[in-house]
Amino acid sequence: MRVTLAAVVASLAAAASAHTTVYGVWINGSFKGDGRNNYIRSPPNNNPVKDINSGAVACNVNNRAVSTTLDVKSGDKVTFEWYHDSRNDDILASSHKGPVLVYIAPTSSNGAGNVWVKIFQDAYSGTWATDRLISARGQHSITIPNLPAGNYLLRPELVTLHEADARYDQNSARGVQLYMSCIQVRVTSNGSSSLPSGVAFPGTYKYTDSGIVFNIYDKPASSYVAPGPAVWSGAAGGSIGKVGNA
Ligand SMILES: [Cu+2]
Repeated sequence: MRVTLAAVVASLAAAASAHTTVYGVWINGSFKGDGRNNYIRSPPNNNPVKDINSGAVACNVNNRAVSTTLDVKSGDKVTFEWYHDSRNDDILASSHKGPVLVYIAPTSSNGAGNVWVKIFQDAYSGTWATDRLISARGQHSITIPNLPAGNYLLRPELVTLHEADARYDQNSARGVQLYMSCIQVRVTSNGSSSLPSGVAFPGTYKYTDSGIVFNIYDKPASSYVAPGPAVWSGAAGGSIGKVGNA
């Protein structure tokens, strides 16, 4: 097939805007309503964070308290639902390959300092986590660990690698694309596994990290290792899968 320059330019333009963000949360299979700027510290649009040294890596570009906090208990299943331009659409361009991660931190930190603890990670297991997220209508879940009562920020994140063969600090037109949102929850049960100290955003992800600079067109996906720390031993699991109809 002969590919015209116009077609290439059009496909690049489409890829550039084919981003994603979180629409809302389900708790134990019950949808909690449109969470944007309500219980999600939503960014103004679905653009990725590309500068891994920017403060926006913690809770995206609009990190401020929002009016609602969702009550959860240890053992509850919390499901995050992503979308592209409108709810239950194509979720994310299929070019956007990479891991699905979830971190948690005390809300009192506002996301600053060595506070982020990884509680879920799924990168590649025969297929990319993001491909399975698209099939699951943008839905993936974690179980709330046995944490002390209090307020926490949940931070689901997609690390997409379609331009991650380059470093953003060397070529700002390319580089890894990070998509994250911080969601306000209040743990009402009083568990005994206190959250350990965590890692810092920014700071944890580096351009020397093969989870951040990785050529998916060249290297076997099975060799990819997601960035950031190991999943906390006190985490209670999670999965990528649809829990309900949007
Ligand atoms: Cu995109």
